[in-house]
Formats: sequence, structure tokens, C-alpha cells
Amino acid sequence: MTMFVVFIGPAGSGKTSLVKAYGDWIEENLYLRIARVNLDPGVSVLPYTPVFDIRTIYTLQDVMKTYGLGPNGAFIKAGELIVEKLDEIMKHEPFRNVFEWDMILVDTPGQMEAFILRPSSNQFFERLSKYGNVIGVFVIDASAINNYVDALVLWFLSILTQVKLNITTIPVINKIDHARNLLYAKTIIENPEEALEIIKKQSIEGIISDIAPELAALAIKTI
Ligand SMILES: Nc1nc2c(ncn2[C@@H]2O[C@H](COP(=O)(O)OP(=O)(O)O)[C@@H](O)[C@H]2O)c(=O)[nH]1
Ligand SMILES: [Mg+2]
Repeated sequence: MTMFVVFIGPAGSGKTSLVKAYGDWIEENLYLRIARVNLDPGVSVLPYTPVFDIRTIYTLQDVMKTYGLGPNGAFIKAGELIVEKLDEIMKHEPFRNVFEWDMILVDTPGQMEAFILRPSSNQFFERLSKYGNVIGVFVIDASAINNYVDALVLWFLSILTQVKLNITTIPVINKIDHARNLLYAKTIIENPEEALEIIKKQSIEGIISDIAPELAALAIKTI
């Protein structure tokens, strides 16, 4: 069965670059048939050649002009349009003949909150799951992590995304050449119980000291 791998994450976390690099790596090493899909109407240049590109139907500029919106409103509207135009989108490759591909890598809009965190994403993923297995890759920018709590918050965001979309979502630490200190993310992923103990011992002031260990404990339950 074809697998859809959907790249999700905050703007600038490296989703588009990873779709290119991961797809190339799979093609070269595993010889699988890879299709790339761009769902970001606002991107200007893509480093890969998409089999389907939402910009062939509308661009962010089109949406801004047609609906008289600014960039943020247009990103929200563009997410809703994906669902409104779903039947039309599904008539295009690679959706039309999904069985011709082993893996379809889906690049999502730069503004995660305008698509993933809204109802339109659920409708989109429900439809996608009729065509193949769908998994999410939650891309975390390593340079955004400066301590254990930063790592925990981003990990938790990945878990919330999984809950929201109802698809298995794997947190991936990206841009490791830009990491401030890889130890925080590494410990959270490889040994979350140890990270939980460290967070508990840190004498952090405020609400974080009560909530962070509980978030960590909840996150560990989902592994
Ligand atoms: N240093 C470094 N920069 C990266 C890496 N991956 C992406 N970038 C840069 O981060 C910026 C945002 O990347 P992009 O793939 O467009 O992120 P997106 O908004 O999540 O799709 C671009 O300038 C990329 O060149 C990486 O692994 N290391
Ligand atoms: Mg992008």
C-alpha cells in the first residue's frame, strides 16, 4: 500500500528542504518510487520537482487578491480551499494513480497554524487515508532548543498534532548543524525518563516547575 508521509512543523523548521533531501535519499538508497506534493501556496522557489503543486490551482497572491485578504488571512483561506477543491486535487497525479508510487511525500504550508491546527486539515487527512497509509513527520528545528523545557514543549507540540490529526506522528529533530546543544533533544528522545528527572530537579521558578514534569510524564505515555 502506498504510504503518505506528511511533513508538518513550524514555519522555517525545514519541511521543504527535508522533503527534497529525504526523498533523494530514499530514491538513491532504497530505490522506492517517490512522489513529492507541494501544498504550500505561498512558497516561491521549491528545491524539488513536485508531481502535484497546489500553486497550479491557486497561489497565495491569487487568494489575497480574490478575497481581499492579507497574508495570514490568505493562508487560512488557502487551507480551506484545499478542502473545497479536494475533488479537483484528487484528479491529479499522484493521487489519481497512487498505486504507481511507494511513497508520497507531502510538504505542508509554511504557516502550520493556518492549516494543521484548523478543521480543514482533518478533512484533508481523512480523505488521504482512503488512498493509503498516512503518517506525520513533525519537524523540529534543533536551533529552537536551548534547554530541556524547550525540547519538551516542541515534543509536546508534536504529540498535540498527533491528537489533532489522528495520525501517527513522529517527531524529528532537524537542522542539527544549527543545534545549540544536541544533548537536550537527544535525551528527551532517547531517554525521556532521564529528561523528566532532570526537569524535576531543575529549580525553575513559576508555573513551569509544576507543569513541565506532568507534560513529560504524559508525553512518555504516548511512546
Ligand atoms: N543550517 C541548516 N539550514 C537548513 C536546514 N534545512 C533547512 N534549512 C534552511 O532553513 C530555512 C527554512 O527551510 P524550509 O525547508 O524552507 O522550511 P519550511 O518553512 O519548514 O518548509 C531555509 O533557509 C533552509 O535553507 C538544515 O538542515 N540546516
Ligand atoms: Mg516550506
